Amino acid sequence: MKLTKQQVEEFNTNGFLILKNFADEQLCNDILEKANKHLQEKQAPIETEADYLRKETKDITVRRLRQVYDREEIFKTWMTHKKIRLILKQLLNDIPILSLAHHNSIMTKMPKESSRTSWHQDRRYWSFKNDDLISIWLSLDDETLENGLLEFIPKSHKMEFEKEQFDEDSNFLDTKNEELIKTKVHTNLQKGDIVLFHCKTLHHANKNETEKAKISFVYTVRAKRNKPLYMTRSDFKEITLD
Ligand SMILES: O=C(O)CCC(=O)C(=O)O
Repeated sequence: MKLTKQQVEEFNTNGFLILKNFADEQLCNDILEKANKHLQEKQAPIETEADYLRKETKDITVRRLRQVYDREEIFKTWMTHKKIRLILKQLLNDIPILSLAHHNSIMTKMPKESSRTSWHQDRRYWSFKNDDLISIWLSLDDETLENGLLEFIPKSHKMEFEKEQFDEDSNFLDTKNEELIKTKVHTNLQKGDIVLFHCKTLHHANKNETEKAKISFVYTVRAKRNKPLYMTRSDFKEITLD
C-alpha cells in the first residue's frame, strides 16, 4: 500500500496522519489476547502509573508493557508488517529502521487508576542526530475522549518553543500555552485504525473515565540517515524494515 500525495502532504503539514481500518481485525484480536495475558501477569519490563507520576507507592497499575518486540511472534509480525513499510519509507524519504529502544510498547489506560498524559513531544525521550522519527499507534479497540484518546496539536512539529513553555520533565505546560492548546484536534479511533505521528508533534491523553481498559500498540521508526547518538539509550537494538 502507498499513500497518496495528499496524505503525504497532510502528514507533512499537520505532523500526524490517521489511516482508518488499516490492520485486520484478526491481527488486532490476536495482539489483544497476548497483551491481556502479559498485562494480567504484569510481566516485566513495565512502566507503572507511579513511575510516570514519579510517586512512591506499592500499588502497581501498569501503564505500559515495555520491550514487546521479543515477547510474542504476533507483536513482531505487527512491528515489521509489510503493509506499512512502503508508507513509512514514503514519509521518511528513506529506509525505515525500527528502534527497539523506544515506544516498543503496549500502552494502556486502566479504568479509574490511570492518569492523564501531559502534553509533550516524544523527542524528549530520545537521542538521535535529527527529528526524522515517526511513531505508529495502533488502536486495538474503540478510543474516545472518555477512555483517553490521543489529542494532537496540528503543525506543532514545525514550531519553535521557548524553554519556559515546558516544565523540568519536558511537559508542555497547560498554563503557559493556553492559546495553542485550544487548537488541539481529535478523531475517535476504532480497532485497526492507525495514527502516524512525528516525534515533535505535541500530543496528550486524558485519563480513562470508563470501566474498561484501553489498550493500544505503539512503536517508533527512524530514517536510516538519522543515526542514534553513540552510547545513549537510543543506541540500541534495531531492525531494518527494507
Ligand atoms: O496514551 C497515552 O497516555 C499517551 C501515550 C503517549 O503519549 C506516548 O506514548 O508518547
